[in-house]
Amino acid sequence: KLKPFPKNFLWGASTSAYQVEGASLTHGKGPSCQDVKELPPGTSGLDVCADHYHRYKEDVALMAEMGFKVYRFSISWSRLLPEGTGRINQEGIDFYNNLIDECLKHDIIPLVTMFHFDMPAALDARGSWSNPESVDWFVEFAKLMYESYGDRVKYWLTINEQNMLTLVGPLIGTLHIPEGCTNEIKEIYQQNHHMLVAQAKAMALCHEMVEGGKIGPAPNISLVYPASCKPEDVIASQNTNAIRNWLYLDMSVYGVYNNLVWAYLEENDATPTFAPGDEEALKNGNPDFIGFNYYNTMTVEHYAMDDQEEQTAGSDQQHQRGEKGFYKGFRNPNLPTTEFGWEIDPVGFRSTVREMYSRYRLPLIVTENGLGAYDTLTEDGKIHDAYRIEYLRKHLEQIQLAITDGVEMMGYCPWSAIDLVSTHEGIVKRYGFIYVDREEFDLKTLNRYRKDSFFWYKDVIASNGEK
Ligand code: BGP
Repeated sequence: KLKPFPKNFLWGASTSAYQVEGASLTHGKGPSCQDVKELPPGTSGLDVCADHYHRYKEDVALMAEMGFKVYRFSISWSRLLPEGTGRINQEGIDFYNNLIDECLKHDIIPLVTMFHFDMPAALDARGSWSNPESVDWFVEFAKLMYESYGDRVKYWLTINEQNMLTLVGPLIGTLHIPEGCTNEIKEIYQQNHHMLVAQAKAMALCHEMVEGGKIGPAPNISLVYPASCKPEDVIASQNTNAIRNWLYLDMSVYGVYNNLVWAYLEENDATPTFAPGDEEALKNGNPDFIGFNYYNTMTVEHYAMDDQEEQTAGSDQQHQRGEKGFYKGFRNPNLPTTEFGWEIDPVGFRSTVREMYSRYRLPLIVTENGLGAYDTLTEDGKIHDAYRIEYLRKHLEQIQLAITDGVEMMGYCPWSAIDLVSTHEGIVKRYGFIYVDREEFDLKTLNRYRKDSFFWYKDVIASNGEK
């Protein structure tokens, strides 16, 4: 018999600053790495996005109409601190004050991501996460957020998808390898180490500065399947689970490096250098819950050292990844894919949360999950996105099964509350419950329309997941 969703389950949805706000170089905001990077072909810039910066009141009202209990958004670092450190942009502080107050006015809990892929360009120029000072920069930014918003924001998320930054960051342009680097793995995991220490310090500081504050990480977690029942494939899947998932959660929760990852780093002469105090800092940062993004599982097979096919760790965000002797990406023939080629695996959602909960025993909140698709606005202002409803419904069914399995689920924030700019594909790849009337290079009216999924989700929330 299915157990119901908990009474105080946090229904809502997510966005991120650089993808939704617009006003990317105005109102005192400094550029972030996203604003200065080379745009993916065929995509427009980030100067308007969904214009949430100017239309947040209307957007929050629509979220309230759906019955949101929580809204996950991120704070743009370079909007608060245009150079990343030092000088504060008061207009930026005020924008988030207004957004937070607007949420609270509608009884929506703000769930704030501190860092979502948007390093201030000024800090990028100083080496970004490769600079050991990046830990202090992040702590300064965290302090400013807690001071400014900690009286009203009680739920915080540290770094969005740190594991993706590390695994495919060089590929998607959010993690930089300095010129002349001789050991790329060591460089990447040193940067990763700085992020881990920064996160741990931010978690400890939240507990110190924010009365009743709760904080957690927000990696992208999905179980890695073996391509077959060959024992070597199982070893490969364990390796990949360690390097993709458990490294981040072992560190967030226990403050220690996962042993399989550590062995891999030793093997590659790539163990990170600890600064004095790091070990203690890592132990002192403790999350209250685990936030995680889930889109699909991953499948891998054994990758023999003498295999002729070349695949590198950062060669594909979805499947074609690999590292000799460790794992090799494999397309799962049992799973359908989205229009954009992403595998769809609702059952994998259940197995992922089961595994996570039995490892860490902390409440779980889904901080992203969703379907990117081409939506069509009809002449009478409708968007018939039955495909999105089906995707979300199937994933929610699996969450309910996980709840029945005894997993402590705290909330569900699919991606995305409103249409926004996809990281690689621009605005044409839409995820929202709310449609934004614009095309890639034609801003049209920017008016908001309720998709069919909007009404569906409203019913889901009203019935606490019974619909
Ligand atoms: C996650 C990111 C989001 C969002 C989402 C969808 O990795 O945290 O920022 O972009 O993926 O990805 P995409 O926009 O590439 O479809």
